[in-house]
Amino acid sequence: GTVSAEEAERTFIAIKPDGVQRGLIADIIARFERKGYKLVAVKILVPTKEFAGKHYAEHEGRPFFEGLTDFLSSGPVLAMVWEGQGVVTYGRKMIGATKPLESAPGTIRGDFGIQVGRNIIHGSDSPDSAKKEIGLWFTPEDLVSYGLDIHKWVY
Ligand code: RTP
Ligand code: MG
Repeated sequence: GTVSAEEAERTFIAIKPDGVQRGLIADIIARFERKGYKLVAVKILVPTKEFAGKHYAEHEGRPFFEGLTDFLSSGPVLAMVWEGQGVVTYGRKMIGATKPLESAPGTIRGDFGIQVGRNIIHGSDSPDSAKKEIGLWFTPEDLVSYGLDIHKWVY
């Protein structure tokens, strides 16, 4: 029941413009929620292209960078921080492989996507990326600290 250091692990998850436009917000949130993870920050916004470039800075110079940052800034993005044990790694498992046709059925990209440039959702790929991305998209005051009644049944 008590929140340990591991339980406070956090990741940054963003539903990309295709996921928002296709009405997948509720389904995606439900998956993380039912797994036992806790939503500690959320907002919807249309990122600028410059901001999209900051988010995907590691890919600057790659052939898909322009298209990727154009796409991320093309419409509303649902930005979230999820918390719980193993949420960085397991969140990526729930999301599935980068290319939706290589993502397993049952994953978000596997269930909903076809094309790599329209792969619905982003998730931090390591605790370090998570820290960086949470800091880019949110201020510390945006993160809400609270307990969940389900936690004594999950942990
Ligand atoms: P993400 O960062 O969005 O969670 O995706 P990821 O870790 O699975 O994949 P990553 O290698 O970080 O690539 C970031 C995004 O760039 C687009 N991409 N396009 N055309 C291509 O070959 C290609 N490769 C990557 C995808 O939208 C990918 O999610
Ligand atoms: Mg990535």
